Amino acid sequence: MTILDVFKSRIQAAERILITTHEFPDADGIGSEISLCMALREFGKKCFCINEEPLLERYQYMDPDKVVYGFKDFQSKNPDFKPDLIIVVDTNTKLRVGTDVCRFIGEAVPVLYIDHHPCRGRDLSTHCIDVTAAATGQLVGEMIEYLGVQFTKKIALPIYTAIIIDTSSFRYPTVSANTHRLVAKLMATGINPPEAYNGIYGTKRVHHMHLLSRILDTAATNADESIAWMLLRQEDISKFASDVEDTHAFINNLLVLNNIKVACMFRDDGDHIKMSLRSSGDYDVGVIALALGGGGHSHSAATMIKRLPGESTEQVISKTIKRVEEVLKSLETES
Ligand SMILES: [Mn+2]
Repeated sequence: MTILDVFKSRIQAAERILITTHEFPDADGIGSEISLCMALREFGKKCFCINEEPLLERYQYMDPDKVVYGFKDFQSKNPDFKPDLIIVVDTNTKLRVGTDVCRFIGEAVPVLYIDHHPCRGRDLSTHCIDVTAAATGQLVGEMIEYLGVQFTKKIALPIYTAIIIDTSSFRYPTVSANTHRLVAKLMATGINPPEAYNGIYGTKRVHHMHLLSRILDTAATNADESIAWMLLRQEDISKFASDVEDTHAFINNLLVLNNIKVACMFRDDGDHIKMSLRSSGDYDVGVIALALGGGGHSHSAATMIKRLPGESTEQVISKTIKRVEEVLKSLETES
């Protein structure tokens, strides 16, 4: 019995299905839940997406049927809805779905995860967790096909967008022939690539450019230029009134550097410095993030670094880059 068989039989046995994703969801979490929800409705199920917060306005074009609710809004409109199956997408722990949704999930209802993040201790014969998948959207797309639900443009666009986002437009090593085979089927519904791309990326205002210029200005490298980094200062985020979510792609600018192996972006959050990592392809930044107390994929990972009393942001960065150099060196001697 494959994992797709397991999911199909669990879905067939359920009547009322709740889908959710992680807090502060990205387009993979959102796109995956919306497509899956529309497909499960086609499959004859009563199904809703309930997130900790309402869907941000800039994602609403992906949800023409308005299947996504913020927790409070959903509860006031559907006080009696009791799911008999919960599907969590793009994370594999209840802890990341948010406090309200987590409490709502409770203990009595079975929970299934569809995800592509590394995880420990989950039974892979029950949950659909595949770290080799380019996006959760890819796994959801394969599942929709397996359920025998026809892709329509409406169902296809959110997962197409999920795959664009999680592969930074098809540039990561997780992009496979299967990714492209699925994308071909999604495109056959009439998706227009420039329209889909601009829907998710082409929404910025000019202040976004000003913030980008500030952060590009901070770019620096170590001596052999194998590690490059940038710093996003809190005062710049607030000055240019940007959503933190809008800054996620900034780090990709470093990947065009000639000798780059690891790109890092630091975000000054006060007590903590958030550090994002991207790999140019040959080195596993998930391992580096793990060594620094975080985690993630081989091509994209993150961690939080606690600032010690009296430590400046520059000191935190230089100390952390030294650590990245050490881990990188140990990875190189291993391979
Ligand atoms: Mn994802």
